[in-house]
Amino acid sequence: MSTLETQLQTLQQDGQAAIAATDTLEELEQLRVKYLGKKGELSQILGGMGKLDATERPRIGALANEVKTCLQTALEERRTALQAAQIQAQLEAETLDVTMPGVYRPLGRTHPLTAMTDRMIDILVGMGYTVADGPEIETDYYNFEALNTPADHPARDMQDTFYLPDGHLLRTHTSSVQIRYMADNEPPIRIVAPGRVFRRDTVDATHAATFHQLEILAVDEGLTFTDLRGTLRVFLESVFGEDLPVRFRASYFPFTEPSAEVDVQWQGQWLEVMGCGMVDPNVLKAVGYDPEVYTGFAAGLGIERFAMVLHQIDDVRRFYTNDLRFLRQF
Ligand code: 2NM
Repeated sequence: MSTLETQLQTLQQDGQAAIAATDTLEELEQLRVKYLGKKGELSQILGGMGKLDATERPRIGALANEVKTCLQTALEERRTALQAAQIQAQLEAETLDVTMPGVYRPLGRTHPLTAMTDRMIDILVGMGYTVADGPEIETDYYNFEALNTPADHPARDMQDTFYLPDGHLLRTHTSSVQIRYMADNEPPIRIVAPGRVFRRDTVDATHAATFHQLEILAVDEGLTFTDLRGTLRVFLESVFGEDLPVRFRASYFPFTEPSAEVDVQWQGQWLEVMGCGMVDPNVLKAVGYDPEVYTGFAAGLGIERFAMVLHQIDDVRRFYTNDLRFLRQF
């Protein structure tokens, strides 16, 4: 056997063994370069063919081709096997165990007072009202003066209202929002003012220093107490249900004349749920409306009280302590 023939056979055997022993695609590529590359071992052996006898050349050439094909096939098979192994390893690494317990994601929900407010707003928006809002820190003018509340009225007392050192106060009702709205807009108007209000009450099961109110106001030509009664009946039946017994009792507020308190019969009892009345002409004058042309009606309610009645909650403080066992019920 010629030396070249031996070298080719050795190259084939070593190459096949090395390729079979490789376990990464990078190593495999290095072997391809080492054996079959331009300056690889096969090329080097073939470089010696020039010295061969012309009769030997075809046989050695054929053998060299055989070795080359053999190594190429070995490389290709190994590459396919390694790629398959790599994909298999990746699949195994990414396997999801669907029997593992899930990850708990805490999910928030709407606070019962927000839900109550939204429901009331939806009803009133359906009746043509627009939501209005305004500042919680107010001046004496918007909270009292423009609302026909005299300087000696008990509501203005330090005992009942939170005053700031600079003379501002925390609004005691959302009527201040309605005054601002009227001062900026001409009739006809239909607005609903929901929001937080503040009163210096001693906190107990039915009183909170800060609670939520919703006030309704309509001003137009020719509005009467009958329009007020019809509006409140539709509103209250939407909240409590059809065929609700509703009664009006004469009352007093500085900003309305006449004024009334509204009771509904609910689970066998008369409950006071709202205050209302025809907007006092002095209030209309204060915002620049002519009381000879326009009349208005207004009503106000406590959102906490509605939520307590409808959900049978016995202590207003439950709404503010954020006990999740309470909040999760809604
Ligand atoms: C109530 C009861 C009666 C009221 C009055 C006004 C305004 F701004 F037009 F004068 N807004 N809300 C009103 C009237 C509120 O709450 C118990």
